[in-house]
Amino acid sequence: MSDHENKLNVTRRGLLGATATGAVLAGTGLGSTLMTARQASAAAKVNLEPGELDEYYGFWSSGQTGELRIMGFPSMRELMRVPVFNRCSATGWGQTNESLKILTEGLTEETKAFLAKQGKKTYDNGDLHHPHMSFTDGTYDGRYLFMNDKANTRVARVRCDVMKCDKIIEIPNAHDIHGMRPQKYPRTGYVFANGEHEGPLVNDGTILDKPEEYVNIFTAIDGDTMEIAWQVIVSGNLDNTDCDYQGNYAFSTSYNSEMGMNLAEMTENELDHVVIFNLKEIEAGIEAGDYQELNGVKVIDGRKGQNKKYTRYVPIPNSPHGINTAPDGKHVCINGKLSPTVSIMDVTKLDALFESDADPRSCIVGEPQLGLGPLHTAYDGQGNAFTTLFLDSQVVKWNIEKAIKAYAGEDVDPIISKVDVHYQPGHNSTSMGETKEADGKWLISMNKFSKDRFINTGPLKPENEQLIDISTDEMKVVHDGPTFAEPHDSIIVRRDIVNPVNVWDRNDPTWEDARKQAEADGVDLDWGHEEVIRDGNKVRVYMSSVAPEFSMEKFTVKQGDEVTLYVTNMDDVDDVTHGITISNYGIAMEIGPQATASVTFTADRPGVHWYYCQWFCHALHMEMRGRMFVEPQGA
Ligand code: CUK
Ligand code: CUA
Repeated sequence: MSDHENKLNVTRRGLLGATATGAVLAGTGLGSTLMTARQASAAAKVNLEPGELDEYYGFWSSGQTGELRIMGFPSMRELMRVPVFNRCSATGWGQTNESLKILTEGLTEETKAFLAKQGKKTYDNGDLHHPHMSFTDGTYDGRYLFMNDKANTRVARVRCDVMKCDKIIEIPNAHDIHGMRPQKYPRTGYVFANGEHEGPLVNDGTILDKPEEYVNIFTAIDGDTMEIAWQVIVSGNLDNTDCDYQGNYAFSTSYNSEMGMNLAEMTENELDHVVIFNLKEIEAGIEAGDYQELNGVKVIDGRKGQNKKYTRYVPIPNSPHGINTAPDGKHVCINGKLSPTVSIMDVTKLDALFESDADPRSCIVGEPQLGLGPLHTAYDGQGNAFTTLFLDSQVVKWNIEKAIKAYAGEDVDPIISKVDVHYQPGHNSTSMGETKEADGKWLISMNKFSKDRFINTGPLKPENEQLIDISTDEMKVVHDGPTFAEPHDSIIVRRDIVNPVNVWDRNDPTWEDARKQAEADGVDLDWGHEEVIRDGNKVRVYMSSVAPEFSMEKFTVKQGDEVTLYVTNMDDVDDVTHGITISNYGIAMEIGPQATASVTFTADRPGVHWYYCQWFCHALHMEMRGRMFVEPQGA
């Protein structure tokens, strides 16, 4: 058992007395109730017949795998993997010139220099926790997906028209981006990103073991340009973040208000906090020049005691984790993690915090005790909330209004029901649940452990994502979905909102550099081209592909040449993707219909090397191959 689990278990014992209600309810075994007819029909919808289409897209993170995954929902069929922070063998992501441009252009000069010394152009790993779609007027608009990289302090964007990553930026000054959300209103707009881990503001080695000089940084990114709009220095660390439906405030949880450097110190206080960011005041502060410029970014000081109107700190029990704005546009749930409570914040009371010296807790209008280890909350759009209980291995359904009444002294129980999940849930998501169009049909519980739920895969087990029908008060688990490391978070989006194309546009900006180079070389990329252009020891090879042939059956280069290979897929048929793999050169890339892709390598290995199409495209796909001749040096 890790120290972390140990600590949580100790805490659980300590809390048991305080959560008698939760403990009693936990034992009622609601999960074993017989399936109702309504639920039987829901289950039938899950098991789609061959050829039937899903009602929703699921966009799944993959944690330390570093990619985005696209699911059919509710069937839970994995449809696609979109490489983002990882290196992908199938698509050539991290190897093609087009992907390397995206992976490198947003890095700081300092990072590029550091990586060059490691013999790398970019990082090979990432830790993708939070995928969220761009919003317009409080609901998803189908333009972009944004996601964070906790491992290497980056934020990425995926275009929803082609479902490929088009931008990755490193966030300067911050350390290790965790919580991340797009602005909901009027549109995205800003993408808010939390630096989770503490460090010196200028992290050049001058300050090392002096935690009293460490800070954390909140960042607002312009989601259209993917440039940093501004940053705010805060007190305490930053974990998860969300924002309101009015476009006025963003808010982040802090589990380490102590600024502790070890477990005991980080969990010392009974109360940590949520930081409220006043967007209008911050914009005005930037306008008025009340910032310092650091690594090209305007940084505002929003620490406690600054007495300015940029931030407020609302005390919250105890090491709060997830923060989720309800579709009612008014309430925000802050999940207590080490406290059995969820704190309900009313955004209509936030103006008062900034206008007067009101008690910061005056925006808290409810604090129901729900069970042990509340981590994240999702919504059905009908006034109910669904909170994961990590330690209890349950999801609890509860009513927001009743919780507010109970807090005001009325004798009402906000808890509606609990369901056992298997095991230890982190995030949960409801269909359209983080938008004002939450539809109350489905809940996914993303569980960290699967233990005995599947046949054994050895010491490393899959996680388990459970599909729960929430159309009635009694929640019913209707499907187990094993999954590889480690989907933290997901969104479930109505399929009419997402409309990707089938074939690339020849003028897509993705291969703009290839287009320019071809023009300079007098090659028409839009026509079946086959050219070898020599430029000193640089050789550019242009070929096209139409199933089942490459336009060149062979080409010749010299040992030591720096070869750039451009391949255009001239097929304009749905689903006819080609690829090119060069044997024993470690080269492989995907070329979608009407796309151009390129890769650069040094032809250091003389001899005959076959290149072949690795994407099954035709009855004669095996024959879709050709030879690269590499003449030995001095020949
Ligand atoms: S965090 Cu993983 S369970 Cu990164 Cu959203 Cu809460
Ligand atoms: Cu082209 Cu296989």
